Amino acid sequence: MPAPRTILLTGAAGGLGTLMRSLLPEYGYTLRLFDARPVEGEPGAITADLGDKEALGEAVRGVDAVLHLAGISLEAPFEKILRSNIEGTYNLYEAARLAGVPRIVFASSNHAVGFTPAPRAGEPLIPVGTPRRPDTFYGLSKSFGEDLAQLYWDKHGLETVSVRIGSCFPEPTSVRMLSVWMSPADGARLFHAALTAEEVGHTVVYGSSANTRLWWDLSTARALGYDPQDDSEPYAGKLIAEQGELDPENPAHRHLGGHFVNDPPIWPY
Ligand code: NAI
Ligand code: 15L
Repeated sequence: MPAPRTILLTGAAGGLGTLMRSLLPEYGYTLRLFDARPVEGEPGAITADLGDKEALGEAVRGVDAVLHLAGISLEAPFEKILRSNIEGTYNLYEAARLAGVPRIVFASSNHAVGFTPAPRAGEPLIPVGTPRRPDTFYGLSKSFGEDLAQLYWDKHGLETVSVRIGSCFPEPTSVRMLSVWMSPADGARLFHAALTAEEVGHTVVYGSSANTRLWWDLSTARALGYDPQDDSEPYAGKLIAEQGELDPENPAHRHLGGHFVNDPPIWPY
């Protein structure tokens, strides 16, 4: 596949979309922006819902790839998740297939495997092939997205890299995040690798920095050419002093998905 240049960025108004709008142009991409909410300072952005098939058809026309970040990013009633994350992602894949877009990078989540016990010291890292164990309807929708991506590769030859993102924020803010944090700069490195690697078929990767306390196996991400440069460890002293070490008796501490397993944050809209 020739190196993609024009990328449709869905979810451009969100936290990760905003970070990627500032970081990805350095890699030479031209971004076409899409979100249900207006994108501040970007009058050319497409303001439309993933339920709007006509708008999606326009949005994907002529792009080299899609970075699909749009969707409900926390827990919500099933009906809302169904509309935005399940039907919305299906609508995007159909639009991409009809327009001949060759590749999608899909923002999956660690919550597709959130009920997986976190490895203790000395135990092996969690592989991408671990059985999916969603911790919420939200995680279930990411599990669906990964299966949809596999179907569109097997049936239609549309490639996807599904990135099970850990926590991509400017800094880690909890002891759990020391294990799952992805710095924004590493996020841009990983998305760039996923957009440009040769012949990915449908590849599933975990998305995090090279954290000292890493819980999962980054080898499929590294095989795409991803070379993470950051590590959460410099934040460990302060966070552990404030919050204490993880307690293996606490369900929110002993699963990959953290507090999503028992007290998930709720989508506010
Ligand atoms: P966010 O909630 O800040 O942004 C999501 C964006 O999607 C919002 O701007 C929202 O308006 C848009 N959106 C939601 N439903 C839509 C619809 N039906 N049609 C069009 N636009 C819609 O979330 P964030 O943190 O930026 O995450 C981006 C993506 O990455 C999400 O898919 C999320 O599930 C995934 N992810 C993010 C992680 C993180 O650490 N930030 C971790 C794991 C996954
Ligand atoms: C996610 O999937 C969420 O979208 C994000 O807001 C964080 O909560 C992240 O997971 C996490 O697990 O920290």
